[in-house]
Amino acid sequence: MSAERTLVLVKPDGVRRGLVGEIVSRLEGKGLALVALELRTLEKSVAETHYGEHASKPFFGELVEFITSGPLVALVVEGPRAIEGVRGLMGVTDPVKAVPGSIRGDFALEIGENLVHGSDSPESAKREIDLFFPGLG
Ligand code: DAT
Ligand code: MG
Repeated sequence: MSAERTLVLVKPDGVRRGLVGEIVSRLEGKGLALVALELRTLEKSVAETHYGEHASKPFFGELVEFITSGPLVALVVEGPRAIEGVRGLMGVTDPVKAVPGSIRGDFALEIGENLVHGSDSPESAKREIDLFFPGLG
């Protein structure tokens, strides 16, 4: 299967807690190639666009506040079935339910501070990569 790209974010909690190296190491260990990597603090408008699908949810305001609360690390990684592969490394959204061995399962407890983002479909991956790194999606 041809290589696929996906957007990964080490969210501000991951940067604050010093887990960037650990998380990038897991991506590299899995065999994913780094295509782009940048430390960046998001503008509110970029955060709202990135999480646009959740605009009507009750947690949207908190989510945007959290994701703009400090620098995050945005990455594009590439590999066969990269989207599904990253989602597996991350674990499910609620870190208490995420299996041990996954990033969220090993390092997080709260749904609002779950350390990582990974695109959930080829369409989202293209949209999200082009938002962060225009032309790479
Ligand atoms: P994921 O990040 O696993 O793709 P999602 O797209 O459903 O999950 O939600 C995006 C983020 O929003 C998620 O990482 C954390 C936050 N979130 C989701 N559901 C939530 C909830 N019920 N309460 C608070 N925050 C929530
Ligand atoms: Mg999502």
